[in-house]
Amino acid sequence: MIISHEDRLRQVVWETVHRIPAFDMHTHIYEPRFRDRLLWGVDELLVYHYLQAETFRANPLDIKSPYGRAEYERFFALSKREQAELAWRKLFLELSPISETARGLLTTLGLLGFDISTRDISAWREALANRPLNDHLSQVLAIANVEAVVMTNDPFDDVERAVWEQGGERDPRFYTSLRLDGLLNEWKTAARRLKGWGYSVKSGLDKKSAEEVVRFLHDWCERIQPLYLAVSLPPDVDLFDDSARARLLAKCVLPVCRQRRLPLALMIGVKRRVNPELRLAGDAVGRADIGQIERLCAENASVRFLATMLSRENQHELCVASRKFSNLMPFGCWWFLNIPFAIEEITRMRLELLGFSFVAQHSDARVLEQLLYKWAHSRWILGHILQQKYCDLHRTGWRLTEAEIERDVRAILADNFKRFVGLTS
Ligand code: FIX
Ligand code: ZN
Repeated sequence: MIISHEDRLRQVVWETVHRIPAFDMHTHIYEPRFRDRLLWGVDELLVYHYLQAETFRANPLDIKSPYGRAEYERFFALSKREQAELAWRKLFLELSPISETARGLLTTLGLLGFDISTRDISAWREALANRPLNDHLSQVLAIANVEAVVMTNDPFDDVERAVWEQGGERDPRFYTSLRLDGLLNEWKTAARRLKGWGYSVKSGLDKKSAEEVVRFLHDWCERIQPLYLAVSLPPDVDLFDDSARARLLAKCVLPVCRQRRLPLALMIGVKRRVNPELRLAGDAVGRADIGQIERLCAENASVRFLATMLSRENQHELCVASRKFSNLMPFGCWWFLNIPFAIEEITRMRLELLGFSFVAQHSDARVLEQLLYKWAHSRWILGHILQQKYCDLHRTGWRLTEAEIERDVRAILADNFKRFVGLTS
């Protein structure tokens, strides 16, 4: 039905952005059969590494001395409950929870039906802990309006590998990705482990070793049926030098992508462990060279590349590179960019340079309930941006139908990704 007035147009856009299910293409949550790998509940939400970085800025131990190894270890020696209580006191009670992650925790608990004005974190913890996990999982996916999530599956994670090796029924709402950081970024360790698993590899990566790495990749693709292969890379990465990483990429990973018609997801710009004492919260960001992605796309036209970059400064370059290569699909507002200010800027830039040919968002959720706030906050921002962009279009005299708006929104929330990985034609 044609939409003839801007007020109606805004209403249809807002409703469509909230009604269309998202396909969450990158998360760190797991099917329940992975047991402790699936994090959920109030304490997990409060000790999330995004919040922990902020907790440490608020002097959780109330000490005068600076935080050295001893102080970090004193904090991490506390129980999860004690760490969570400190985060709650420091980030929610002693100062207002204005940061995106702190506000996100409150959005999450509010969407689960709790009265946030009571600030009764103990009652919320108790209520969540008593929920049967599978019911809770279904409710979270339904409220977040997420049709499916893609896990980050790491063959070098002993706990996860054991679950895959014992087999078991898959949950159709959980898809897989094969994460290659352990292989590409820690080759010496990986070579030793592959040898232990029966792959005759040498760290020098001779021809036989490369063939064995290809066999390892095929074995894992057969085992977990990934939608894509993925790797995170530092900002100063050189994918074309004589490093083990570059040779593994050229001789092993890209050939497997071609043979299995699997995309490779590049997540570039993370500086791991700049403060190792912060553990998972210790990573930082650096501006990368977009030329690495441009050269990969140009030299591997038959391979599809998903790409997200961690530095704000790389976003415009990534949009322009995506205009040059149809085998390049930019996705999400990753990590330190998953904040309203950056989501707004990046999404506008992508719409204005790429139309609807990108993947708007992924949650990167590590704790199950985070799906709620990460998608609610992104939909709110996307809704406002699209209302304005469609009104701009309307003012040219172009007239839209509700079905066309649904088609466009579905593209950037789900269909572009599903088509790019071959889930739908
Ligand atoms: O490399 C990644 O998948 C990153 O998303 C994680 O390492 C990071 O800890 C994270 O969860 C960010 O949101
Ligand atoms: Zn991630």
